[in-house]
Amino acid sequence: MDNRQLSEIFILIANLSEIKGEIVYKTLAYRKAAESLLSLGRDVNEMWKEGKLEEIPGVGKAISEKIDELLRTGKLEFLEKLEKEVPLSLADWLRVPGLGPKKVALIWKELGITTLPELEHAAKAGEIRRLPGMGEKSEAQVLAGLESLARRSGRLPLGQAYPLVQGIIAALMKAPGVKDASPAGSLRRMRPTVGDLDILVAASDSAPVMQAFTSLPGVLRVLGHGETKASIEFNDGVRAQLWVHPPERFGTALQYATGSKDHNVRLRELALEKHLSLSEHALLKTDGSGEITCATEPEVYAALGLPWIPPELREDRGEVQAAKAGKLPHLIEVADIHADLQMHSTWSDGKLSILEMARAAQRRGMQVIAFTDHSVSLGVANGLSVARHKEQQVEIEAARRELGDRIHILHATEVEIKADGTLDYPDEFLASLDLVLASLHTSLRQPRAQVTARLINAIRNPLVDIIGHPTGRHLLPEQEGADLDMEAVLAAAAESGVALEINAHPSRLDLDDVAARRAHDLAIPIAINTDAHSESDLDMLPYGVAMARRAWLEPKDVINAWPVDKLLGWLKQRG
Ligand code: DGT
Ligand code: CA
Ligand code: ZN
Repeated sequence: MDNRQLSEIFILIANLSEIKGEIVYKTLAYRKAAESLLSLGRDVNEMWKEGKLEEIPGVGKAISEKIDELLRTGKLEFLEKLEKEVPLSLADWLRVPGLGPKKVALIWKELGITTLPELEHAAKAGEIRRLPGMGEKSEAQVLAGLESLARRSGRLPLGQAYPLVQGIIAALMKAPGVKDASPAGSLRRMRPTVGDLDILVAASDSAPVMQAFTSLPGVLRVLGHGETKASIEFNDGVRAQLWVHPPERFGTALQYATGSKDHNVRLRELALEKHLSLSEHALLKTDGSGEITCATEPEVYAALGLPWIPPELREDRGEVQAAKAGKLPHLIEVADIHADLQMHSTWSDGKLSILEMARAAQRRGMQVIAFTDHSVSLGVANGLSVARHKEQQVEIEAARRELGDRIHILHATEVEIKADGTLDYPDEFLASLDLVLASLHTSLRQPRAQVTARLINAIRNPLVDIIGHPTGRHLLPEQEGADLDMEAVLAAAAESGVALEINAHPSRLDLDDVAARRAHDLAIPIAINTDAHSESDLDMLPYGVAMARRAWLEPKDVINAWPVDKLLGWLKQRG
């Protein structure tokens, strides 16, 4: 049993206990333990063997005994008893937005139903409005919540989807007659999560590639199969859609299948102004005088009098107007980045030493890197005391001597913004570091006003240079970020001059594209960092750059793309 499985068990206990009627503060302890197990930089099994379970924040005697029982026997008597009192499937009901434990208990006890489909049926049959304390409004709320749950779940993080699509494309390219293949849909636009995998193939004969597609390993069932389209579902529930078009029409097809739908609507409007009707097959002249076929995408945009618009911008957020006016941004590219200002070493929870990590970053073209090992209160991630920082400084200086001036190694920290909003080190110490990155990891569920004030407190500290992964969200495993008043956060950042991070790790992608674009509008400097804990994490940079591109950012907006002297000067001037 690993950290994540244990964490899920404690969340389940908390949920079932709340439905049972346990007071909330009693169940908070389980939630707190679940949260620290997830953010624990170490394997809980090791700490268990060392007899150090109670060193995990939020884990006292009672919870450590439960962990012990689970790791020893794989079972938990307490949970088995609880499941007899409260049906397990009720825990799912709590995922319905707007449905709390009290209402869940009421509906369950009054109507005797326990599953989500039964809940939906009861709401549609008008049975919920008749319950004491409920009404038409509550019933409508349950239905709306169920709908939003259905919409939300089932999206796949980009970091999982992207390699899957690369694998599928490699397989399809081997099918007879395939000339070209490309990702399409939201994946090509690099949305942080995707609903399904869209793939476009250029081939004159669609049959062999359709055959290859529907017989990919792991296919559970074929959902649809037509002349030019097929869709499948894999064993794990992931869905993929294939579009096949002849090579001479690949441009219009790729443009269509990439979307977004709203972007395509704009283009079709523009086409009509030019007496053209744009479809996935061609641009048809509306006077009936023929069609324009496009083998490539730039030809499609050119036919509409536009420069090619990068897929990351195609969300109908003003890109068509900007293209028309010749005002598309010169989007940042991976090659523009030569600094990585958040990474971890063995001094906290990273896998490589300072020197190994620096060499790995150097091999990837980095000229400036910052070691931002965790601060002391994140004990579970082996956070550094001031005394251990002094020792780390010695190792950093040795690495600097070893690697010479081809790479600047900054002695930095990822300092905890504690639950009360204070930072985890005294200012005198922070002032001695080359760079200070401050982040939220714990108590993310504080009320909006409190968690916002807490972040703003860090933003206003002139010694803080960068705010790391500002909302604290996780896409993998899914965990919502803090309930921040983002406008207030951005206003404070604009005033203080601090940089906000786009964390490139595909489990975070935080800030997201929408917040990052708003930050850009307010002239807030943006940092794109990998937050690498291992060598392979350094390769996640393109995901962060993709978010920046979705936010319309140019190299001048991103401190990691600034000339080295400018970046070092900026850090120095901030203190
Ligand atoms: P997703 O899968 O929810 O992450 O989002 P998309 O953008 O991949 O959407 P999806 O998979 O439903 O459709 C793939 C592409 O097909 C979409 O980006 C544009 C095109 N498309 C789908 N439905 C329509 C439609 O009704 N009208 C137009 N113009 N295009 C559509
Ligand atoms: Ca899609
Ligand atoms: Zn962090």
